[in-house]
Amino acid sequence: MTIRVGIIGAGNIGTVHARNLAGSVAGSAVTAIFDVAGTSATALAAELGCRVAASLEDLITGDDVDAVVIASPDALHSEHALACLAARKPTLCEKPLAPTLGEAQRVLDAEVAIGERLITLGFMRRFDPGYVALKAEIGLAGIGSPLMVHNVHRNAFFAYGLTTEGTVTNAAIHEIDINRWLLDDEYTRVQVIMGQTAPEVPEGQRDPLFIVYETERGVVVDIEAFMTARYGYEVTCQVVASDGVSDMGDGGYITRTTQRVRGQAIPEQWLGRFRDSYRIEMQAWVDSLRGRTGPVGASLWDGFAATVAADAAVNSLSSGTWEPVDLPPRPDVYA
Ligand code: ISE
Repeated sequence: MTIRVGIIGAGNIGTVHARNLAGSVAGSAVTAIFDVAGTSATALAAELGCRVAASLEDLITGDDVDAVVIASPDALHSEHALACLAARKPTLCEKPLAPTLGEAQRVLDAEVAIGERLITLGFMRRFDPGYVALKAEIGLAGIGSPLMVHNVHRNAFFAYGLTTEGTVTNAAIHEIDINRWLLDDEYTRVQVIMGQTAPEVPEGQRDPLFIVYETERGVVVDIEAFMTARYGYEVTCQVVASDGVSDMGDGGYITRTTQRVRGQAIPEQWLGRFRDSYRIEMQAWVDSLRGRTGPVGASLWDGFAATVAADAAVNSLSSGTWEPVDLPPRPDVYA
């Protein structure tokens, strides 16, 4: 069985997903693409040999579309996810579920009312070999019980126009999700600390941010989110535990020593670091749709929980103090 996928959004990440589904993932084909900027959809559709959908509805309800990938701008995710749910199409929605809690709540309510898991959240780091290896460290004999997790998330430049809230809802949302997943724990409160602002930051915005969460089990999770680091893209994660410390590998770059200097190339943007994770994520999703596995990856509930935690951090940006992370009870459909 081939899963025929329709793609909403032909920008950077939509193109990565479409090329993976058409070329690298077994058991899938791309049959339709829709983008509000028609020209980018036309070029991608020509490259992949599929149709350009006339409208969002045409794509989502098309007979030739078994499943949908939402790769539109963040602010459109919830509207597009609601449309996919209304058509009962299995969907992989790029992160974040939504930049605001109200929008995320509407999508959660819609899926809970249907009573079936249709939406998967595109938190691709859950498929990254580095994070998967780090998760295996936790809980196994060896490093003991986690006490703190130190995360670094640096971008050379912020691709979508920097806003301080966006650093939380678009970028640090990855750490918010991956630490919940690594620790199998929930956040209780958060504080964002802002110090000096870096030179290339637009007037009125702040960068970097230092975000500190506490979890139900009392683990401290800190995230340095630095969107204008200039030197390149870098993501690190270190778990400090009772009997040891584990550092995530960074994707297996070569360390080169030459002319009395030892160093590593640094990618310019996240595709250089996470390219494989996107492909592995898509293969897992397609396999699950082909009935080979149960649901995989982050659920809509995980997307919602991340938005609740991000929203609390956004509140802390203006209050300057600890803010509670109030996660409601998990609905039965996500048990
Ligand atoms: C971007 O949207 C991503 O999802 C990348 O993975 C992340 O590292 C980057 O900071 C975001 O802006």
